[in-house]
Amino acid sequence: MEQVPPTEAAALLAQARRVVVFTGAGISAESGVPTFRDDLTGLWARFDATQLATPEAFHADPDLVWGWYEWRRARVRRARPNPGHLATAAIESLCPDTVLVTQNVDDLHERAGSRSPVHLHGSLFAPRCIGAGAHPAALSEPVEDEPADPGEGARIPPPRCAHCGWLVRPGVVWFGEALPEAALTAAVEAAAGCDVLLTVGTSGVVYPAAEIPLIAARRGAAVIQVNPEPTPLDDVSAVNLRGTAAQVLPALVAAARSAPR
Ligand code: BJW
Repeated sequence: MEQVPPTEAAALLAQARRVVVFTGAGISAESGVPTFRDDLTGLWARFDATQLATPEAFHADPDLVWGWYEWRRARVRRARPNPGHLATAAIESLCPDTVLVTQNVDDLHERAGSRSPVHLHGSLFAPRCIGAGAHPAALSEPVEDEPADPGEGARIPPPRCAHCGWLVRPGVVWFGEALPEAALTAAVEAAAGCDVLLTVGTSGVVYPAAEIPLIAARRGAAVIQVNPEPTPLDDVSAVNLRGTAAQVLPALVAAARSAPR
């Protein structure tokens, strides 16, 4: 287990021409946004994914699903980017050819200053109409910046699209749904062409997103992993930094800034 300061990882990052940063729920954990699969605190330890995060669940009980996402949206709105998000944005300055690919549906990377993260699993802040074409929802009421927290069991009827009258759904990717094509293509291309892929705070078990670090490794990129726990990505990682994003990433960026380039 390598300890901070992460000398080898910093040298790899400092010398890289093209970098992909691939993030999961763990990077937002220190902002107070729960992960999915952590034993006690993860969302799937307390909620049933099949009743909340599938198209069938929304069809069966739209009020339950919409209420759950409104509760999560309110939590994310109250959260602030942590030093891990800020360090990720700093990597974009250190290496201008950096592509940030995130599985997260929060907006903490954007609020930390990252330019245009590729969101593989959509966004809590881009509701869609369930009608033909799944276009962005036309809402008669604007989405509130600071929504009231409805509480965790709230049932809230989803709004109807002002354009066509169909129900509005959360703009996230549920189990069994295809990922947004443009985002997946951008992520695969970036992974296939990078020298270094830095994976942060993901369990690496949800596909096809989990293919992204594997593609980079197969193409010869050095994979650096930041995670307090072991994951299936340990095997493809040149360096495993066991620690939290908010601890490890600022130290990694500081060390990369002073490493030979
Ligand atoms: C820290 C930390 C700190 C904690 N610092 N780190 C191949 C094999 C098996 C199954 C499949 C397969 N291919 C497809 C499937 C099915 C399925 C799947 O992958 N299932 C597996 C889980 C078994 N995939 C799908 O259904 C996908 N769609 C699909 O395949 O479509 C096919 C299709 C094609 C064409 C037409 C139609 C269909 C869609 C997957 C969608 C995933 N959606 C979710 C919910 C999003 C909405 C919402 O937020 O509600 O996405 S599930 C959830 O998991 C969320 C996440 O983005 C995703 C990944 O989780 P993540 O980010 O890795 O979080 P955790 O909690 O798992 O891990 C956190 C990590 O952080 C841990 O390692 C901690 O140790 C660490 N950590 N504190 C750093 N402070």
